Amino acid sequence: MSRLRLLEDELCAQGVDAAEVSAAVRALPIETPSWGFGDGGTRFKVFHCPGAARNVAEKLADAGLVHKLTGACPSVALHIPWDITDDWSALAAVAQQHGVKLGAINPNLFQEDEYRLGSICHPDAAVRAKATAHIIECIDIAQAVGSNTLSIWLADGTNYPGQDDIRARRGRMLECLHQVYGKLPASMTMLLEYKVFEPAFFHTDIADWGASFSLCSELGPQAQVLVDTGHHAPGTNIGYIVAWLLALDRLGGFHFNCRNYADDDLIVGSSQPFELFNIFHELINGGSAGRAAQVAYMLDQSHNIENKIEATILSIMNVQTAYARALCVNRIELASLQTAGDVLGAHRLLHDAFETDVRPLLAAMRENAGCPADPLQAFRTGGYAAKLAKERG
Ligand code: PSV
Ligand code: MN
Repeated sequence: MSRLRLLEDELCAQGVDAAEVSAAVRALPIETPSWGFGDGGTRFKVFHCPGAARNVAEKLADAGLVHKLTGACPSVALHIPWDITDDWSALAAVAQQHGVKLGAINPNLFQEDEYRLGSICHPDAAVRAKATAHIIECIDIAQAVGSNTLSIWLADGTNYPGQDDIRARRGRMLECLHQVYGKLPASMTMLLEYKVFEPAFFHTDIADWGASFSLCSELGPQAQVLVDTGHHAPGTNIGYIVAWLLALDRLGGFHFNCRNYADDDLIVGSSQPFELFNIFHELINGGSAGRAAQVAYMLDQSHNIENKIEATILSIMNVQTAYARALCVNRIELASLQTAGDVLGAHRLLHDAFETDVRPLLAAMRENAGCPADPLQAFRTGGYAAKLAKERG
């Protein structure tokens, strides 16, 4: 009997429908970040990757290739001004040529000299006005390229106690965010990302999900919290945060990466696969599957020593694996074990799902979607890396 058939039978015996698992994974779109395809890395050294994209058009070509091989990445996030162009409809057309759409628009509020003390929290009203105008410009860009997502991350914070008034900074930030919120078209979501530290190291102005949640609640329903897996203190239970934000109807987006860098440089699911599984368990648990499906799932990774396209493909495969395994949980059975107070019975049921080898199921799912069973292998054997290195130098 084939490995796939054995797995289907095993899942059936556990009360799980393999076809439903495949269909749900196939329907999960995961956005890729434009900044993941160009050279980028740590502050110690940026290693050049032969064939890495040199401009936004090449980034879109690479994103298109990832989508072609995985069937899972129909959109690409842009960072402004890293991806600036003077013709947004032409850029949207380039994306379309490569089989992808333009996704979340990310304003850059951290690279200009004026932002030394922050952007929309800055003590100087003129700097806050500049930052606010840039975010509003990003709303216009989103509309010009047909995207419904504005994704905001602030590098704002202080390095030393007493450097600035934390409460006053919150007030300034809220005032600017109200101006931005007022410009959102009805169809657009504003995602508000938090980060516990870096580049500010005493406090960051949106340090955790509670801070982001409070701002979103004051702004209105179009403001939603974005969870970036790398932005937490070690040991933080991200599944718990997901459960709460879904219960509060405020989980708008996810940035996937591995937290070992405490930011965005490593492959999601590479070191904490159980954490990723548990995040998906809570996403599925959080009411209807439909609600979890409204969350914008994105990679936020910028690799330094590995091939960027390979790293992106492997990340997508890791996300799909975690989601498929979480879908293997028999939730009715789990609920009855939980109600009966069977501590280890419930725990084992969850862990058994985590240990399910879903690879044959995912391979068949990809083939049915017209993609290679193993997209990473297909990239390696397809000679793509050598071709890009030759073309791009
Ligand atoms: C900041 O660390 C972040 O996670 C934000 O999402 C940025 O937009 C992205 O990384 C790229 O700097
Ligand atoms: Mn992020």
